[in-house]
Amino acid sequence: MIRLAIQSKGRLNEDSTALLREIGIDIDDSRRKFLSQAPNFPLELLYMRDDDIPGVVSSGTAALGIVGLNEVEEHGLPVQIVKKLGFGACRISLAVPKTVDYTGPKWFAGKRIATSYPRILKKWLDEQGIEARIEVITGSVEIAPAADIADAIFDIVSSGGTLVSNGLVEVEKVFWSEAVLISSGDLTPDQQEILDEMLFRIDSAMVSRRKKYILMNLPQASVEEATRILPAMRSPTVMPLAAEGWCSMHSVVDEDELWDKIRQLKAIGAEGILVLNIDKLIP
Ligand code: PRT
Ligand code: ZN
Repeated sequence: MIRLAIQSKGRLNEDSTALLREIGIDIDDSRRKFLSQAPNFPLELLYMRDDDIPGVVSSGTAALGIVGLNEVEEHGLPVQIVKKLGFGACRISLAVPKTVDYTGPKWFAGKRIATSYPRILKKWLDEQGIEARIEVITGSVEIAPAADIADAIFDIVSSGGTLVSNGLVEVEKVFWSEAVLISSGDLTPDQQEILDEMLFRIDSAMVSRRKKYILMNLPQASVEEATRILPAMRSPTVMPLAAEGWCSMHSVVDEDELWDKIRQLKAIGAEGILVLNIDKLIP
């Protein structure tokens, strides 16, 4: 059995539980408690505030956790980052009122900066050789300049919409974050085995997210050329069609390259191209 701490509610909760379901671990959200056990996998879930997750993992209360890298960095506790999970992407940035004539990092010297991330901010200020006053606020940091609590803010940004609607401009991007799987680094052999199985499934899920299954009808004469366009894992699958001189080709392509490949395949006579999502891909 291994215990995994995840956010009980908030921005990372849904994606964390979706990832667990995607790797075949059942979660009963309707009966969400402080602790709950997956019925089909040796995993116990501990639901808590994201701020507490680095602490429970570093103390070993939970062997694993899913939390934003920003929280890990801010707490500075000894946990291992096992895997970046590709969701919850954001950055922590300095922003100033749009009326400010911003001249560069030195502008912050002697200013008051409101933030919930004093440690990450202090590190950046030290690196820049700047002394400023850090005002620690939890929540609604973006209203601090208008309320004259601070001259600037250091806060999480994703789309940038919150800054714009508060009359602020992002001037320094300091820290990039996404959700990460963390570990106490002190697992029993049994727990390590469970983690390895989870990582194997997570890798398969993450690979399949970026891949598409593609199938098409192709003139027999174009097979060699199409194999060059679609290398696939070993080589594409080619099956004869009832129509003389035609075959069906199946392969897997990177989503990023999909439209470029389709253009090339059409140019060599591919027809009836079908693109499907992949549920799981085990390399
Ligand atoms: O209750 P609990 O303490 O668990 O939750 P919380 O309120 O502290 O955190 P929550 O749920 O807001 O965020 C959890 C994690 O999601 C953060 O620690 C980040 O790792 C990640 N994340 C990703 C974000 C955002 N994107 C984000 N946009 N966290 C917060 N925001 C907020 C930001 O604070 C600002 O108010 O969204 C606003 C900015 O968004 P844009 O899109 O307008 O720029
Ligand atoms: Zn929090």
